[in-house]
Amino acid sequence: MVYAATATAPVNIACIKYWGKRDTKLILPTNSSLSVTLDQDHLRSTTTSRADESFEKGDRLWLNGKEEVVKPDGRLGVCITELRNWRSIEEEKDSSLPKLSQWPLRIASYNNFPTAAGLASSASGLAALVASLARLYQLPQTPSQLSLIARQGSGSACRSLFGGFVAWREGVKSDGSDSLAEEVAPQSHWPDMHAVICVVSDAKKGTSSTSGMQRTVETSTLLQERLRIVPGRMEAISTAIKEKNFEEFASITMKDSNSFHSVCLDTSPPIFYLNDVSKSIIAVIEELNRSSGKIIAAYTFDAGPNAVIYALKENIPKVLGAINRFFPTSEEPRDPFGIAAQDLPE
Ligand code: 2P0
Repeated sequence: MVYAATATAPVNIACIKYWGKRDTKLILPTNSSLSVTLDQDHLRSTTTSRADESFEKGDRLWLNGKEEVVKPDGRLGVCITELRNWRSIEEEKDSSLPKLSQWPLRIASYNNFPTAAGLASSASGLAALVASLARLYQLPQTPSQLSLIARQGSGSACRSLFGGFVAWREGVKSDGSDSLAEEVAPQSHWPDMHAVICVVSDAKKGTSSTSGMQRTVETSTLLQERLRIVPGRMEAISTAIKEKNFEEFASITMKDSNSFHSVCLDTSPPIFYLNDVSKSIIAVIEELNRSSGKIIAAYTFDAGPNAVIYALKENIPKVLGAINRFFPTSEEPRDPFGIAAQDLPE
């Protein structure tokens, strides 16, 4: 009998950004955040986990074919231990279950996009790891309960356990038991929402999110102002999503991206994630919205120069047209929905 399970998890792109921890060990954030999970067919991690009595002692993990060390008290080790503990509880309840919790693991994970280029690879990677182990161990926990574990692997990973529109509630408890992800609305609620990803650079980023955000917590006074504003934005964007109010959704998304990059600049030494191409994309989208007489597209940038542009399906041709006009490439940009720029009207 082979005990193995595979799971995939897509990338999520935050509209309200997570940036700062109040507890670095448990990964408890300084503010709640909200993201859109991209659909399974595009940017995703796929993880296969196998438990076998005959494996040599110790867990081993490969990321894109390269072995990573699993330290028992490191982030991966903590996730594996917690899920094993949940499995052993099930094994105690039902003695007929094979004792998978006692067997070594072999885990292989692949991303179908560049790792650590500001495209949230840790989020999908850790979420796929947690989902594959939960499946291997046949755990009864809900996705929100599993998000408590994924969060300890990488904060933003807790949001990738759900599709659609997802909130990560910061929680108030010091043990982190209420700092979890919840669905705000499924993807099917607003299927016309699309994301265009503009890969400005696929180089590994200069300042990691983990170290960058702690530097911000330690040195930025502007962060305190941001923390005052975010709760209202969480409420307002959740309402915009429920009411499918794109202009409101887009306006909050752009404001929060700019607020996040402002606190990065207010950090000592300052952190620059946007480059000149990123800033030009902001200008192009601002101009597209101005000339359209209403907001039809929203840019957002994570810890890197790549842009994600949210737009409703009907406006994707306009967005691709504008991007293509200002940033011509030999390869035609494609949106995840599959509309090619060459199909667009002039
Ligand atoms: C987000 N980012 O909400 C924000 C926006 C980057 C910019 O979550 O230390 O890789 O593993 O918890 O999750 C990146 O932070 O950091 C991130 P850790 P993570 O998507």
